[in-house]
Amino acid sequence: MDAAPFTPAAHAPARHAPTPEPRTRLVRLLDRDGVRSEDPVFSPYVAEVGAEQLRDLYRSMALARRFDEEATNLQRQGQLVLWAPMRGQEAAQVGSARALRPADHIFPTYREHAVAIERGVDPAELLMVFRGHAAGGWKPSEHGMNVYSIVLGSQVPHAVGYAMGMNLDRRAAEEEGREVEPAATIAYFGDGTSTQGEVHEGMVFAASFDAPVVFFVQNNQWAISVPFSTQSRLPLAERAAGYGFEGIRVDGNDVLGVLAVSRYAMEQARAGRGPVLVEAETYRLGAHTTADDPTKYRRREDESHWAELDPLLRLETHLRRHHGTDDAFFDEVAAAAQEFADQTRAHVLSMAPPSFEEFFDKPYAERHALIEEERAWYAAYQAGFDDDGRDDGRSGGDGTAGPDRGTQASSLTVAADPVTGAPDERSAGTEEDLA
Ligand SMILES: Cc1ncc(C[n+]2csc(CCOP(=O)(O)OP(=O)(O)O)c2C)c(N)n1
Repeated sequence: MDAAPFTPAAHAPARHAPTPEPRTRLVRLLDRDGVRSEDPVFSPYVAEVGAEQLRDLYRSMALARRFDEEATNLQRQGQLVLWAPMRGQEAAQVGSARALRPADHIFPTYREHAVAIERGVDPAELLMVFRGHAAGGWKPSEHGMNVYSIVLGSQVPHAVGYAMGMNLDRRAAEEEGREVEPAATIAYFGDGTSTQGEVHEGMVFAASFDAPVVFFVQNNQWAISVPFSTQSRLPLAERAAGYGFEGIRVDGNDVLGVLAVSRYAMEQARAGRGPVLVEAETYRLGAHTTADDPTKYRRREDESHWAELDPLLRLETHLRRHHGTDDAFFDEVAAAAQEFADQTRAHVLSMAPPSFEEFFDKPYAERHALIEEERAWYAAYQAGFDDDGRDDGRSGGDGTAGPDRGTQASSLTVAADPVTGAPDERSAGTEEDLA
């Protein structure tokens, strides 16, 4: 059956009663003109943050932005398969990541590039994933950060389960008279993802078991082409009340506000006072991914409005007006960001394709019988070709050799032509093999 033709009416937002005014106040410590204000609850959490730390926050945001730009360029030049830009979300990411301690554990989406860099993930290693290297990624235990999650919402139950595990560990330690460093998890997700069933289930569990988890939503206003107004009638922070825990709305383009709110939320969670939902109101300035064209669904005026609220501009204004920070600092940061981008680019371009054997080393932390069997089969298969790549009859390609006929079908993909992707007839199994 033919797909239904695209009609704007069919994709128009649902009609409903006017959206009620938010009841939850918006926390903001640095306004759009770069003026710092006091908040009785949250300012104490950033009381020690002066000029030096603010410059450091600026530097991290600027480096992350330049990195993001370079990754976008690399994708446009065909060096990456895809890229999910995070331009505009630097304050939400750097501010929240700076509130974390090494023992805390992060469960990200696919857009938390600044968080990953803050957490010490090698930027080139991060890009390896987007270059299509199946062996790419990092060790979650080394960075206190899971690998990226593309299945929307899947990371939320993971974060809640991990946090419940932290509770059990703490209880066991207490019974044994041992001290355990208080820690919590943080689950990042977007406004669109907040509509996934797993997120709801995760929140119910977290509330029921007082799991030390912070739900950190970057509301960047769009779920690909679906606007926030279609996804929720209320600010997401207000949903927390329905689960029975605290929800906080923060200006996600104000790095100081995000830092303060995140420190508060993590402190609550680590202290065993249960979960907290933080909604950082921000905007994705770029495309959803490099495969998307936001001019098809976004209005220019909205983009210009949010461009004026750029988190880097706001902090720059504050530093220039209130801390006497001059061009010399911003030039130096721009040069460092350029060097960072150049190094990342050079590293990506010099990446050798991974050896096929590497794939066998990645899936399990410890050796596993099935993987070892497949490794042996693959080694025997490879040994079946002569130096010119011709099948000398021992590869198992005719379905008669190889250690295990049961795994023969995999040769169809293993031996696909590396350029065209077409199955290589020399190694194609018989129909019997596939049955
Ligand atoms: C379970 C699932 N359904 C659908 C998709 C396709 N998809 C990828 S990103 C996206 C929108 C996500 O929007 P949001 O959660 O707001 O995050 P953002 O990309 O804006 O950061 C969708 C529908 C997916 N990856 N996983």
